[in-house]
Amino acid sequence: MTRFFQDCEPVRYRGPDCSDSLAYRWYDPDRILLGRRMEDHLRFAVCYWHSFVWQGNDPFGGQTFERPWFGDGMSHARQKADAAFQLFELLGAPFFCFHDRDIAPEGDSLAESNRNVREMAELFATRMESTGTRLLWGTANLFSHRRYMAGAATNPDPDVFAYAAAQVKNVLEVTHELGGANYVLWGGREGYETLLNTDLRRELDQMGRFLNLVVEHKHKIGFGGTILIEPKPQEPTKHQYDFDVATVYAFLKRYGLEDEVKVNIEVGHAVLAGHAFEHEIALAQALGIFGSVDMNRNDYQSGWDTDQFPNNVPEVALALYFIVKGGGFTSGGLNFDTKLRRQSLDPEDLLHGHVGAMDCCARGLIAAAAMIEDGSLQIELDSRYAGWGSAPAKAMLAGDLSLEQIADWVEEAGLNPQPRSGRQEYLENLVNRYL
Ligand code: XLS
Ligand code: NI
Ligand code: NI
Repeated sequence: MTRFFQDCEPVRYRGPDCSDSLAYRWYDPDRILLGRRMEDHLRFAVCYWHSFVWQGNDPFGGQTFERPWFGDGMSHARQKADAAFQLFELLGAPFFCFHDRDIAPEGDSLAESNRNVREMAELFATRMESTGTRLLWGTANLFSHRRYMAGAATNPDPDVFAYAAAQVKNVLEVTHELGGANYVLWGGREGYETLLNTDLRRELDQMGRFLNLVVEHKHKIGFGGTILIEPKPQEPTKHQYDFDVATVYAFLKRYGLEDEVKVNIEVGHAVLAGHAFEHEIALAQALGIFGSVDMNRNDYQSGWDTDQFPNNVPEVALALYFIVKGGGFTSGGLNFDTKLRRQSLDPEDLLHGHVGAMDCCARGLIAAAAMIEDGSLQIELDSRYAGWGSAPAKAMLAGDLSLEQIADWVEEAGLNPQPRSGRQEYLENLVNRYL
């Protein structure tokens, strides 16, 4: 079989002074930072869909990429798998992620589609064994086919709900069999365009039931991975139900799933929701639902989910600072839900995109580890809240003081709070010292 990535050599760590454009300058998998190997901190994953399925189309133009596996047959699917595993190996990426429809063609019936997915999963199992690549997460595509145009779990037609449930059952089981670390649900069409044709309350209940079914089945089959929801505020629907981390948390609470389901936070989705990426990370950690990340950035001007490779070290460093400070990844990892720009036609472009992204994250991690090791930022933060260490403050927070007692305390102690500087400029300058 001819190799898609002809003449490409495995990408290796060669250090910051290396002039080869397809070498790692910073990503050194075995380097230990804060007692953990770099590879284990970052847990990089390559996504199947944008890299091997997307054809380069945009709203004004069609396919720009030419790939030998573009086509609907199982032989195309096998050829695509071959190229995908070549890329994972060349990069030394420890993980990959897929949707069922990325890896195998849709059949004439759901049974046939599911069989196609299983057949490809068997091939994956062999390839995973020989290359050592692992599965970060699997997911079902419940948004591309026209049957899902009005939603999957939130569809007004119960037959669609059932069809989607059957599809998820298959991919969840396949993910389990492949030893997947997580299972993701991105609610692509779970939202609405107009309230005039939408019963919002009913749709939320449908979505709550659907997710409970997934969790029940996870336990039934003994899947030890984490179920993740990927929040996104709009696109494709005007009002997506999983708007952001806070909205997802409220949903999980309402349907009794806050201890079962965590979030997969995507940089570009955070930006679309009007948040900083690190805000979403810190909030998920604070709520106990931080799971995994999709590390693809958006263009700040376009207002669209542009899925670009990360290339901004200061931004990535700050995100990794919060991820690692909060305990780092457990089952989660750092997935590149990234696509090339549509003029980047060559196989080598896929390598450049991933190599640069992995190096950017590695460099960010080195800075983040230095921030944590040095501890100056933490010292500043601790000192800002130090007052809460006093006995009355502790009692107040623990619920041991009533409003009356607090009022008495203010009077007796003659409290007269004096504002203190937030020192933002000092802190921002401090961060820059590590970059
Ligand atoms: C789309 C999402 C999607 C999920 C997986 O915007 O990012 O790619 O990651 O379904
Ligand atoms: Ni996205
Ligand atoms: Ni994503």
